[in-house]
Amino acid sequence: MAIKSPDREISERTRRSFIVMGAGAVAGIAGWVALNHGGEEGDIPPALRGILGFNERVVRSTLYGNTHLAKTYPASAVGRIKVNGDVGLDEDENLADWHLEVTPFGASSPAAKLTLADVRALPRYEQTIDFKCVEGWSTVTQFAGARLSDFTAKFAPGSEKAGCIGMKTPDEEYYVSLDMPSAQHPQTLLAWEMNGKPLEPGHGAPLRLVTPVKYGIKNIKRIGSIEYTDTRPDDYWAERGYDWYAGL
Ligand SMILES: Nc1nc2c(c(=O)[nH]1)N[C@H]1C(S)=C(S)[C@@H](COP(=O)(O)O)O[C@H]1N2
Ligand SMILES: [Mo]
Repeated sequence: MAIKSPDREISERTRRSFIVMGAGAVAGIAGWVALNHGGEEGDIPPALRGILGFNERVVRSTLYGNTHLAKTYPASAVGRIKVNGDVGLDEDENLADWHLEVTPFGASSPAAKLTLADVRALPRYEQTIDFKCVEGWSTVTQFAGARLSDFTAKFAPGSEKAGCIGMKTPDEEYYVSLDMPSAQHPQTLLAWEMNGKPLEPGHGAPLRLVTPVKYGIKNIKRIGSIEYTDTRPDDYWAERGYDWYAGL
């Protein structure tokens, strides 16, 4: 009967683990090469972009058409949302001078300069939703405002056929773009009220976007301009490597 010497067993194990490790290293290098070569879109490596693209298609086709609604909560569930992110929220800005510029689909410059009263004249819609940040926190929050779909129909009729919508703060420091189906979702609001009070400056006074079908990054505070277009408008966080779709 052959008895393996302990020494020999150790060397065999070492050899085996070396082979396994080697294969892993090759796969790792191949993966690294795939991730780092083959074009650029923002800072997202192409291989990862493919996965994100897949995620986007799955989300679009199965979870959120214009029909699937995000969960809503009773008033008793409302928490204390923190102020998160102040890009484009200049403290010295005179909010009394605020207005909203609208560039409809096909136009090359703003066709309207709206006041908050113009937006508030649209049907009011209220919802209490779980507001989610990509950093991993979420807070149940009440918002009131106008549906972006109603806004589009009234102030940019015909723009429903655009592929995308872009929004910027008045100083253009923060900006987002959204696919039109998400923009037209019934829970996507231009909000002027949060937790029963007028929106505070840190939360985006006088008007912000609230959409529970997207992560917080897309929920731009203090919107100064809205444009409808077929080319994907600039997006602050997509430029910094985050998934452009950012769907929930
Ligand atoms: N203008 C502007 N809007 C913004 C941001 C920002 O830095 N500037 N940060 C975004 C991020 S990452 C989140 S999570 C939410 C936070 O909203 P809150 O401050 O009302 O909690 O705002 C979003 N909208
Ligand atoms: Mo966020």
